[in-house]
Amino acid sequence: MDKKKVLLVYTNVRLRNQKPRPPLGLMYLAAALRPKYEPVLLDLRVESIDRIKFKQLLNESIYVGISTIIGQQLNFSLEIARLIKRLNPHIPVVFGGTFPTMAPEIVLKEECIDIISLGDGEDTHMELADVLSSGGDIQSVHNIAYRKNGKVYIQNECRQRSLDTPVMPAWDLVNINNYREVNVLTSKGCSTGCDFCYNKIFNHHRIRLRNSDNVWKEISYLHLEHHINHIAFVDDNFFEDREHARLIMEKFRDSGWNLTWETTCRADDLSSFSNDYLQLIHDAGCRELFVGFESASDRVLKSVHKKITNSQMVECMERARKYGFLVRALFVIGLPGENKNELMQTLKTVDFLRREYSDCVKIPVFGIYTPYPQLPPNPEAVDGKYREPKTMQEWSFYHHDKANHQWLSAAQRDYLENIIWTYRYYAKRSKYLHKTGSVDRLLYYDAYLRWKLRLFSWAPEWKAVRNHEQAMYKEALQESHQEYEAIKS
Ligand code: B12
Ligand code: SF4
Repeated sequence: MDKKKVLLVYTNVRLRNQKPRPPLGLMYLAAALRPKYEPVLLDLRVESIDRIKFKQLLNESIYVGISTIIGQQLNFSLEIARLIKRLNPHIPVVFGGTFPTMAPEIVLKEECIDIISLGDGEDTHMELADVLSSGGDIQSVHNIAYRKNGKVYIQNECRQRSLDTPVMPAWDLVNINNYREVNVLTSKGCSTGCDFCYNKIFNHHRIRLRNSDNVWKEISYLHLEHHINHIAFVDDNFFEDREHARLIMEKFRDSGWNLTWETTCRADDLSSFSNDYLQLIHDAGCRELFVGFESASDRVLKSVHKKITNSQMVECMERARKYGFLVRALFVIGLPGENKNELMQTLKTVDFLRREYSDCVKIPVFGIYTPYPQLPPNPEAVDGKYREPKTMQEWSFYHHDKANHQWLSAAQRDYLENIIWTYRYYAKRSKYLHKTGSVDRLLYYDAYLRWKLRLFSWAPEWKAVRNHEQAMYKEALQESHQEYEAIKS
């Protein structure tokens, strides 16, 4: 007998002209469903909708699952959910992923969304498919939120599934060539508990590990079947369990395949690894470590419970230089309570790293602090002035290019955004300057001057750049909307 279908959709986010990363969450869900159902994976970033096939798929599927995170993606997800409901009002639309898990009540305000899967979706998803295909009672499904007669019900047991299963994500359902890199997961969670990190809510401070043999089976498959030679581990904290990481690294080292990889690492870990361990990281093929230094102020680091200090940064850089890997240093500006001196200290540190460690630091990337649902800024640090967004559209403005700091003045928010944009041009464009047009070239010189002189206050040209970026986003959203309207009619 034919298996019943479940349609899994990754939203079209037409924001950048670069290849996307694989939709790993949906690939895990597809793998879990497969023994009993037929998952159909549609990644709208790399394929478009064929109206007839899509309608047919909706008629054949038990439900549609859509994955989304915070930021502009939320609006694109809403567009596709509305299209689905217009084409087939009876099909249940299920949202899952980090944002819906953290803000189920907000997501369920949208008429086009029926059910939220909370946390990891694999088990919930199976239960949902069973219940929805047999006309059973949704009340029996664990870890969901849903709307019934206008009321929202949340059935959350914060149940966390073990990752210790031999199931590997459904790589065969995607065309690897469509993606920028190959992402693999060896663990989920982080025990540190930084105030601003989704881990607090999503993974409850806990770390879960995948069996290292299963991880290696996946990597071997990717290498042998798809000729993949570089892996990006997207763990929250790859080295949280050092022994687990060691087992995986030893397999890399001993394989003789000369594979390379990159991953996340905490500054306190990198500064405290033994020399043997660092040698293993090197011998196993590590090329790049993403290290969240966040701020150059120990006071700010302490206030957000980051549990690292600034002195560890230099230690990290020395070790990266000695053992030959790049550090991608990540900083956040505008953290709650950060004062101007502390902000300037961070910018100075960025210059210091670029100057002193130009051989082993990859341009530090800045983000602006942004609150997440259930993770508001400390009220004392923001004078109680934070007001949480109430709709998905409002949340769509919350991402790391945008200063949503209601506790700061408009001029101060502009200041933070100008820093991000001038730095972006100053740090990246010089390399590509010969290839750019005259406007970009002018902006680069402008950014250079502003960065050197720390002139971020009144910058109409950067406001124009930001407005342009915003206009492009609106245009992309409008394009999506029009395309879907045409499909509806
Ligand atoms: C790779 C990555 C990216 C990639 C691509 C993401 C992608 N393809 O999904 C890129 C670089 C583009 C990216 C960008 C951004 N990212 Co990002 N990213 C990640 C990262 C490191 C890994 C994602 C991943 O593959 N996880 C592994 C899979 C297995 O887990 P999962 O996707 O959560 O799926 C599971 C569950 O959520 C659930 N589930 C998911 N979807 C669905 C759907 C259904 C129907 C069901 C039933 C269940 C379900 O089941 C899945 C299996 O267990 C995560 C951190 C992390 N370790 O998860 C951050 C993370 C998701 N990113 C985050 C953020 C903030 C961003 C940005 C907004 C940053 C910015 N610039 O402002 C942008 C947004 C870009 C956009 N398009 O709008 C946050 C999201 C926080 C939030 N509250 O939503 C995270 C958690 C990082 C963090 N520590 O804060 N990101
Ligand atoms: S160390 Fe990184 S992953 Fe862990 S809680 Fe802090 S920000 Fe999140």
